[in-house]
Amino acid sequence: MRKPIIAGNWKMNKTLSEAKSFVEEVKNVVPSNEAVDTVVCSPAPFLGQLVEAAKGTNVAIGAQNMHFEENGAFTGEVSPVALEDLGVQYVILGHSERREMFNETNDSVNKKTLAAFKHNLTPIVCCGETLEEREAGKTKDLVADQIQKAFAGLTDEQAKQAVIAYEPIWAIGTGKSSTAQDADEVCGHIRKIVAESFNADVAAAVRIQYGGSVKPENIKEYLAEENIDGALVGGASLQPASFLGLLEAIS
Ligand code: G2H
Repeated sequence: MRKPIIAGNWKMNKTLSEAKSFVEEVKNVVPSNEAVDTVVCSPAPFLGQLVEAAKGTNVAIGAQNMHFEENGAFTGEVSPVALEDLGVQYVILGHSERREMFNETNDSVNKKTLAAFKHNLTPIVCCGETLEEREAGKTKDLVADQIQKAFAGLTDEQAKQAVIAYEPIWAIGTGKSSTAQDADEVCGHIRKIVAESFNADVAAAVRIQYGGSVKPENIKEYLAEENIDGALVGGASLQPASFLGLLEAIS
């Protein structure tokens, strides 16, 4: 009943020509939009050209971050207005790398989530715990807090449309992945929190991705779980063959 969503997060990788040839290679062979939402989140400088390259296909283009203000004296930042104007459809918000290295907070993620909806962008809101927090038994409380704060002020309809990405920080780019059962337990808890914050309909509709060392060889295990509706994928989204391998798990 919830459509799977597979999103590649290229992080700070690729040149424009590499990005364009990737999209050219995958755009006509990805599965239909009826089966899965396919998203490529590229570095900001390539977004406009990738939107053009992917036009009319089943590939949607996403950004990896944005500012919450519409314009102003924010040197180096990208506005939601500019992303909307380019035809970008998704934006990753609150990725742990931004929380850790670029002072992203629950408050800024909330402002960005609200701004995304104002500008017709679907936010992929990230949450997740460090190894230390996991070992201290804080995982569920921490992700609940991150999602409650990120979703504050959303309407029921917006909360249904939003995408959540649960990414245990210790599993990112490390080759260590959370077991599918452990990931599902946390995603189930996030769904419960969404039900408490909104209602059961919203919780049944909201899509929750797992992220952290997902690859073609393990994606099926995650997608088989009740509360996992897709994946946010870094390393394994960089090469067309591997990206298509992730999507093959759907069909
Ligand atoms: C987690 C993920 C993508 P990777 O950051 O968001 O990256 O799949 O390389 O662990």
